[in-house]
Amino acid sequence: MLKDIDKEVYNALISEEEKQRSTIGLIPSENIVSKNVLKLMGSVFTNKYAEGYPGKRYYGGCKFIDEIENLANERVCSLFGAEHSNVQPHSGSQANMAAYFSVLKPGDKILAMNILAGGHLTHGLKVNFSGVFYQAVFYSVDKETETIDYDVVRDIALKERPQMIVCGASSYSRIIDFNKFYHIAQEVNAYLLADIAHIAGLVAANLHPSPVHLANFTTSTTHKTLRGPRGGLILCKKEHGNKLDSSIMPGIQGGPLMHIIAAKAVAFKEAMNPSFFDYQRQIIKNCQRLCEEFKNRGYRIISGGTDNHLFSIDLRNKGINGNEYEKLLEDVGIITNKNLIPYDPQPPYITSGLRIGTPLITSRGMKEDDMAIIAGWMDETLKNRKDEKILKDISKKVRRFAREFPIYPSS
Ligand code: DSN
Repeated sequence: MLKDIDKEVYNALISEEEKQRSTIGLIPSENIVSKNVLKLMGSVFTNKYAEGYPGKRYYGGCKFIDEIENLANERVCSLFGAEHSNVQPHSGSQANMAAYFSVLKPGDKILAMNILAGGHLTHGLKVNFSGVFYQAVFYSVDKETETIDYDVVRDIALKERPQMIVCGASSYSRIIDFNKFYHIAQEVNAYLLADIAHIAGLVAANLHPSPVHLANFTTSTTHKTLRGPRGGLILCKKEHGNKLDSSIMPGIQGGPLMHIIAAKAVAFKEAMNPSFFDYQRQIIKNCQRLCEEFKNRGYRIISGGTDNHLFSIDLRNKGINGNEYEKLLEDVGIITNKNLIPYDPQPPYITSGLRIGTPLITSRGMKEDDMAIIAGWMDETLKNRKDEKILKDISKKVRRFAREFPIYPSS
């Protein structure tokens, strides 16, 4: 028993389980996987080395491993309508790296959304491999509307002539017009990479337009709205398939994590079930309601609202920064994350914003009316931040409420 042979790890595990049960998780990139996905991540598939691809492995004994990887590929291609897939990326970062490596040379130029406006580390940040290997130029969001101005993106693309345009974001609450990105990329003869890590579940459920038939590469993580295990995937046009596969292995990875790939296969199957559409639709309904509840309480929402699973609040008129509010909320059992808002005067570790999302609480079964309760507690926490007694009372209510929505109901 783990409890008897490793008390430290056991205690941390039990504490984490208890924390997840008794808190309200609003980090938009987090979710609660199904029991089957969880089980496969801890399965005997982890014991197997399988460098290579189905039918072409560098190890014996891969019969069942091949079955699993073929299944995962078939399912993800059918889920997203893709011509080719690779399910081996250990993460979204490695998915992006492999996609870049398959068609770009060091020194080539990429045009992507600035991380300061909601982009991602691997979209050309100076201290990330993508900013070291490539010349990165950026588009932002419009200062007034706080949404992407596609005419400005086009102007930058025409001026900079990048080899690749990257679209997709980590903190953007509006529909992304992949069609417009496609036409801009065509006009300047650039490859198009769509990183749908955040919105993959919405795309799979047809609740957000898909870039898969337009972009040369579509990359994603598997653990956000898609509700699979922690990992990555790449979809691409058939013509890029061989290069992409060798960019992953031997390019940047060795043995695939077969226990994770098995869990991905199950998650893709779950995403094909009609109930997955209902789940994704509920994520959006919850998010829009939560957003409205904040608006009604005088909070300024970036871009004025949300079309997807997340939104960001500008806290500047509330006399608190993102870092302080994140900590304050954590103390009462509400887990969020501070986030830069567009043109933020604060540095990334402080921030003027808070990023909020509903995939996790929707997996736990919370509905629109619960959003009003949660927003109420979050607002009360801010208003009474100096009053220990009130904060304690909110914390009790939050924890009691959270337990009403078990993570794994039957356990
Ligand atoms: N770290 C992820 C997020 O929280 O959005 C992006 O990869």
